Amino acid sequence: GSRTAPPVTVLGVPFDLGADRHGVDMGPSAIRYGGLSAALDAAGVDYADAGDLAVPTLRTRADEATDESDAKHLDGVAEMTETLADRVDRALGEGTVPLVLGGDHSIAMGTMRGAARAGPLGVVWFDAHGDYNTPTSSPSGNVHGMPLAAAHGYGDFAEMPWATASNVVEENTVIVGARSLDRDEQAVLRDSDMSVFTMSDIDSRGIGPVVEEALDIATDGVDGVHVSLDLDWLDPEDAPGVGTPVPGGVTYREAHTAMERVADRDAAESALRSLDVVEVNPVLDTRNETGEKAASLAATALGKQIL
Ligand code: EXY
Ligand code: MN
Ligand code: MN
Ligand code: MN
Repeated sequence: GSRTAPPVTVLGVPFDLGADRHGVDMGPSAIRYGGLSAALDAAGVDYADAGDLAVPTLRTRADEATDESDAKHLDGVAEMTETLADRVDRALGEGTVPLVLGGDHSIAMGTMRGAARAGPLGVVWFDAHGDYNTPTSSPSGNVHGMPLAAAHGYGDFAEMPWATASNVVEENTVIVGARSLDRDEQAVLRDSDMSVFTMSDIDSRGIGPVVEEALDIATDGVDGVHVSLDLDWLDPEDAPGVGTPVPGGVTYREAHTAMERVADRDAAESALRSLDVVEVNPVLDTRNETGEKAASLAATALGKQIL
């Protein structure tokens, strides 16, 4: 079959203050250079590239610690979140689906905050990590390990209204492929109403059924879902260009299947409100392999059925 999908607005967010590794700010360039426009064309996606947002980066900041929090660069994260949320809000208001290119995963705070303004929002989080730390629980202080907790206003984030995404609830939040959870994250996720599918679930049930169930949960009672694709979800053999690689991840083929299921669900229910593709770091990559895969996976998630 065929369908008429809304056009896509591509937004680059060259932001690295949420991670400790220089280079992830070049993620948007790596994904574009990795063939994003050709992949979107081939997938039949109507899109406009709005360029990169102006955000603070490690290179443009003079000193390391400019705020008093246990979380690094929280003031810079706040500035990025505000800028991106407004831009995502505008893209949605224009009837487009924002495709947000990171940047480290803290940018999802801005995408979700903006996307949730349009109404209740489900979230599917494809990641090796839970990203559910708080400034108090974080072992690293890096905000890219916190965006999901921030969106929910969990823990310290209850006092940071700028960081939260209203309309994002635990019941519609699903993490897929987690294999590196800190002790506090494990406890919080176990006691919450969020759903977590581990690599073990994927190994025993297969990627297709797991993603179908994840989408069922995320879309239950809401009319839009945010999909957040962290390239470290993939095995480092397939996606070496990431700052926090964890062995034992999904194959490129499995990731592709997952994005096809996202596209199929969108074709059936117009489920996809926003998508971000994050953590691509070309400095750590092998001949931009990870940037190319990120481009292809994004196009697959947004693509039309061609047969
Ligand atoms: N859980 C660790 C931390 O909070 O420092 C590692 C987080 C890595 C986050 C990545 C990108 O998804
Ligand atoms: Mn720093
Ligand atoms: Mn992440
Ligand atoms: Mn991750």
